Amino acid sequence: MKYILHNYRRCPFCIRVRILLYLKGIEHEVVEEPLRKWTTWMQEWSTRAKERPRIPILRGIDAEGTERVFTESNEINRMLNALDGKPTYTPNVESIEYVKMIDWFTWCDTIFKQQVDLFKYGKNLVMDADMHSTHVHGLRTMVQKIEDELPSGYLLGEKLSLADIAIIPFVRQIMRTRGGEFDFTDFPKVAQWTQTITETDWFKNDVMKKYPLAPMGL
Ligand SMILES: N[C@@H](CCC(=O)N[C@@H](CS)C(=O)NCC(=O)O)C(=O)O
Repeated sequence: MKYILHNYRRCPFCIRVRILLYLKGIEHEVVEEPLRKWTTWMQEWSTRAKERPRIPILRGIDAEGTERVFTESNEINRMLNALDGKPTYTPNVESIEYVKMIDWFTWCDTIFKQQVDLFKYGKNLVMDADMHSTHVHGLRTMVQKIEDELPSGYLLGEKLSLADIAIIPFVRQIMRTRGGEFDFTDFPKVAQWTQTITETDWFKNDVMKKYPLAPMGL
């Protein structure tokens, strides 16, 4: 199977997928999308699928040339994780940890991400200076929740899972936003847990590798 990832380097959803592609050692090509202008492939896919173009998108093309298109970063990661080859980054489907993993996915994408956006951009993407301390407070409550859930190193226990891979890119975003003003002193486990991934050579050199922007006609 040949894999092509439609990507945007700084997008946390794309970072999720690139982490797993790296950890599973899955060869792939990267198409660095001109965000919101989109390559021709993205525009045509969006028309065909009647879906708004959003990255990441992973295309899997088999030996006969049949293409399958995967969307939604956590869904892409579950699919990639289920491919042959160890290690695995999901708990047993019938375990309570699996349910917890899905809960983390939902929490991250519906609650945590919104708060990160408020902290980063303000309400409705307009910087509202008078509300900023409220946004910081809200975000601190959420980072505290993560801190409390990290007694054994990772969110589901002692092993790295797709839950960690889903959330760490957003904590990285907090760390890099507004000159690093968010104070992690009270959240040492969250900081260390994030850096177990983001401070590695493989993350910096492989996951965060820079690709030239794809030509629009691709
Ligand atoms: N739930 C999606 C979210 C993907 C998403 O929102 N991607 C952003 C980039 S960070 C995007 O493509 N935005 C373009 C747009 O919304 O027009 C996932 O997990 O893959």
